[in-house]
Amino acid sequence: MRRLAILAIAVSALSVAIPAASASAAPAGGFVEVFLDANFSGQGALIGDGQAMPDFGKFVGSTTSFQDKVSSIINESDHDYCFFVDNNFRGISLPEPAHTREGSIGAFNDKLSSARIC
Ligand SMILES: [Ca+2]
Repeated sequence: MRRLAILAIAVSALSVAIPAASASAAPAGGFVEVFLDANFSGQGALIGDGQAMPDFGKFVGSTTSFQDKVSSIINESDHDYCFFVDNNFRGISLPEPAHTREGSIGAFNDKLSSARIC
């Protein structure tokens, strides 16, 4: 019983340590996903909630490069994300607010190369 109580304290300390986007932030567990084709079709690749992805050519666990190939985006995270035309968050960027999705990204189609919170 004592061991359970200690575990519960450790878990609550962990959740406090995670920075919240705002006072009203929903629980963690969101995601960002980019797709090779429009309307969330074709192969997808995930970016963890709050994480940055400096090189779309190197998604962990994917043998497919997403460099200059992304055509639609889901931001189902609590953070506003920016998608850049160059690696390492350089060049012009496409903003994607928290909890939005773009089935078509217009002039940015097949041009994006990195993403992070903005
Ligand atoms: Ca594409």
